[in-house]
Amino acid sequence: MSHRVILHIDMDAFFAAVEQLDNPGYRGKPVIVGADPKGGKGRGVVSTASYEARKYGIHSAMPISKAYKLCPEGIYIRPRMKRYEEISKRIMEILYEFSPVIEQVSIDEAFLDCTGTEKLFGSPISLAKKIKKRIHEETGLTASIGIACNKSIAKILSDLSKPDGLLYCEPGKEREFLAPLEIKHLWGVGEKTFKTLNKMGFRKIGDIASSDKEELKRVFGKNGERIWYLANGIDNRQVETYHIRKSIGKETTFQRDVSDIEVIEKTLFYLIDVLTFEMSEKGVKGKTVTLKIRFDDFTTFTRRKTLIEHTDDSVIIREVALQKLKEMLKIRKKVRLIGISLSNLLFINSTYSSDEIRQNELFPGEGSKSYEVQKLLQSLKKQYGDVVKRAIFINDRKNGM
Ligand code: TTP
Ligand code: MG
Repeated sequence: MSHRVILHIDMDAFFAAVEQLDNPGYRGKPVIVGADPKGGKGRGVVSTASYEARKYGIHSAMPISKAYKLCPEGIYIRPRMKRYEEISKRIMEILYEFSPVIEQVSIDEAFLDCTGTEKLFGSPISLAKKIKKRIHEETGLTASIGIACNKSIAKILSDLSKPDGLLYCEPGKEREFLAPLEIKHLWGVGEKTFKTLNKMGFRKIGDIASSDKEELKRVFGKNGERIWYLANGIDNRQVETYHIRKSIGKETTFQRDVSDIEVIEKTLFYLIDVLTFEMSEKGVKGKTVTLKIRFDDFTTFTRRKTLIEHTDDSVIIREVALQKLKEMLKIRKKVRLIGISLSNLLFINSTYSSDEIRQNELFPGEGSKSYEVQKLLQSLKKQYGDVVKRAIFINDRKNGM
């Protein structure tokens, strides 16, 4: 029987580690990211604390005033979410290099299904080592990784391995591995459930594994049954990817066939601007750029190029598209339709829904975020007349465009 290879990757003391990365003077020191302690009178809580600060007993969600009491000499910093998000995106991109089956759980954490990647990256342990190395080289930060045949064990392992750790549970050893662990490690065991389980005499996960499933079900309902399965190392949940959409793009048909290279280029650039604007808004990047042209005789051609990295940068996409356009205009001169699309997509914190179908709004109201796009279109119209009829939002096409 072949087993899944599921990784759980979680960055160490994430916000605090980023602060230590950006401010070398903070390294090796207790750094507390969160509310302003105001000399011990501050309200609010700790977002996270560096491992140096954790030695003082400081942890996430602790009142900042309490943290200050425990460690007045600590370095207290307000969160810089933009910076953390930027690094988070980079980390997710790195993970995507190893498998497209990625589920981002929070800003610093993701599951990766790497089943079947052995030929590419070697054993699960050498794969995880490669990932840790790539993350460290690219960001200067450390991650902890758990590897198992299911999500819940992978998560427990990454937790236990912290900081800068790596743990692997060999297939078939799940029950054995879980048995001696405290029951609080199981998903679905919150404070209340923990107390009740304790009263029932359960201390270790092994106690639950060898208990009567029906009794747990009677006491806790469906959650009781789930806890029993998890305790026995059974968790069939899939790594939920957001890779539903295959490509996104824009295309437009000219009012009349156009052979003026300048008009074609400007239109293409305009489409790229509209597309990249939308991509950055939605948190989507693409790696393969496809240019589509329909000539006056209705023959249609596509040319594509796959980049080294995912992008939503209009400058990069323009360059590729222009190169392809020049190649294509050698075929015929008069263009009826032009389109640009990106496929090989990466979704990061994306708000796209799988079945979203929408026409592109070409004339959004002033004050909307697309105002700049609108201005661009107007200037195009002024220069070249009404050549740009409408751009169509291309939805979920399987073959690039
Ligand atoms: P975590 O991964 O839970 O914590 P961490 O990365 O700081 O430390 P660890 O090494 O134990 O993984 O959360 C990721 C970030 O989310 C964390 O750096 C700050 C933020 N966060 C909060 O703002 N409040 C919270 O209560 C928690 C738990 C996290
Ligand atoms: Mg973390």
